[in-house]
Amino acid sequence: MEKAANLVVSSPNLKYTEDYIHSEYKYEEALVTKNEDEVLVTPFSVSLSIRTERKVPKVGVMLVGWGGNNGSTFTAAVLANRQQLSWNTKNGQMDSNWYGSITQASTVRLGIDEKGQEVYIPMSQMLPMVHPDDLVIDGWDISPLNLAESMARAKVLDFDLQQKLRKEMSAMKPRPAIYDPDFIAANQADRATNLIKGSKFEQYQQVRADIRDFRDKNKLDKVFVLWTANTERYCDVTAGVHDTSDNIEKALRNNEPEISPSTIFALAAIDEGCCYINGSPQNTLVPGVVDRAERRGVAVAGDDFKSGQTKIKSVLVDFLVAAGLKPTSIVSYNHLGNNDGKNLSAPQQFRSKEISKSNVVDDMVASNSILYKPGEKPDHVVVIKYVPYVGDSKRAMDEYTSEILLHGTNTIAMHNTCEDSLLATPLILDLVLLAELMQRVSFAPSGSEDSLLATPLILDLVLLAESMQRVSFAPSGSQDYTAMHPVYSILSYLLKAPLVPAGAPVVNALGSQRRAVEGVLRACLSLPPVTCMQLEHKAP
Ligand code: NAI
Ligand code: DG6
Repeated sequence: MEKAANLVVSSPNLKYTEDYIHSEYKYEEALVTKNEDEVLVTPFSVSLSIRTERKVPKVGVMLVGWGGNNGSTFTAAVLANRQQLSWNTKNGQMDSNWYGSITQASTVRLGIDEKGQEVYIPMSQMLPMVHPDDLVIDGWDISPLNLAESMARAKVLDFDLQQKLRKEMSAMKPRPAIYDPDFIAANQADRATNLIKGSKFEQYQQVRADIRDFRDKNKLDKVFVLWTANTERYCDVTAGVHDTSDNIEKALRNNEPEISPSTIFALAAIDEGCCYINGSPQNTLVPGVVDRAERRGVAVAGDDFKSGQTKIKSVLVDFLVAAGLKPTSIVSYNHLGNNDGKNLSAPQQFRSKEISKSNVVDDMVASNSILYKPGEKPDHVVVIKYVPYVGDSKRAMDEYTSEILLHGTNTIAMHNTCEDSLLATPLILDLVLLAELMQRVSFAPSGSEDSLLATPLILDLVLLAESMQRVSFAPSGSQDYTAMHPVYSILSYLLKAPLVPAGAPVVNALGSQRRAVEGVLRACLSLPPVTCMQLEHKAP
């Protein structure tokens, strides 16, 4: 790939120093108060200093479920791109790429040129980001197969590409992992032979030791731990066990049965200062885990990669509701034949996925009080079936029925055949790269008069900005920079059931989630949000 040109923003509000990009940014919003007779809207702005560390750290990724379809495909994709591999298929020679990654394969509108035409650049060029080639990968799996064997078992990649990667990947072996048959489907038992033994607390200590070992051996600045293992059943959240950081620590030491393997991994990661990302739907990030992350200032994000059907849903329902059409019934069928599908054929694991796939239209429906009465929702049904023959090639069928003018009906039906792990893998990359960037951003408030009205809202603003750990925020002019809120809702674009800071609204509409990412990246460069108004072509 050709070397990217440096992006330089020329603005009195932006300063480049050796260590930081300093942005003075005016965040504009409107405060709305409603009473019976009036809706009062008061525009306000908050001046912030936003600084982004320029030094890109050496980053390691530890995947829980490394030997699965996603884990082996992610590893293969990093190696194939790093080595710029080409391979033969029946359709001719193919080259490596990162299609499906917003950081690597999408562009962002920057502004207009002298002729008023739009100019785009790769998202990865906006701010200093980790390059995928530089990632160091490790991980755990309850299955003992090395990564070459896992890649073959997954049946995702072309045979010739597998041959080119086989030698390097056969030297990669997942570390033993935590297996609790109570949390994943019984049909997974035959692969669970690579296990950390002992009590839950001993397992937690071993995971911490593994993280330290990986970090030290590879001289890493940062490690990210990402769950791409089997979907677990929901744990039964109980007061006194899962509610606070202290209680969950006690429960862990007491070998409490309702502490799931994924929660043990999350606690170990947080206690090693590592960002933890949940790529599956289960409720790993119970209140006690979030409490611990907040107290330690360590980022967490979840839940469940948003790869295909849900992305389309969060676009389509946004379109329908915004068009003034009323979705009344949404029915989503899936069938797939990979190990994920096998695990999801068990009722409790299916239930976790059903929950994460079902809540994705709620905010859009609630936004339109003309179409929906308070509490009213469309019928929404999710079906998943395991059909071994189709392997990783998932079939997703959706039917959207909407009420249109004068009670007419509009039905849209969709069929999608997709290679599931090839859609999920780029999300793993983006989750890590964007989370890492957010860790380098921080914020500080400004003393300027426009923030007088807004002062009580700064907290909300910081909550809104929590999407980044590499960005820190401070009111403009102040030296007290604060990191983003550790619950990284900025990653919502990549996740089906976004975890947000307490009290923050959950946004599911894909376009809004994408604008949030672009908006924060632009704010770090003191650039206004993209408005799409094109007034230069409209105003006289
Ligand atoms: P997979 O079944 O191929 O891989 C999961 C791996 O996790 C297996 O190798 C298994 O041995 C391992 N494992 C199970 N329990 C473990 C534990 N406690 N510790 C360590 N390893 C453990 O599944 P796949 O397709 O890679 O998906 C992974 C997860 O990502 C699933 O939960 C799936 O629901 C979720 N997901 C997948 C998407 C996709 O498009 N592929 C999209 C959204 C979510
Ligand atoms: C069947 O639903 C398997 C799942 O793991 C999905 O493939 C995955 O959750 C992706 O879902 P979506 O809705 O983002 O395509």
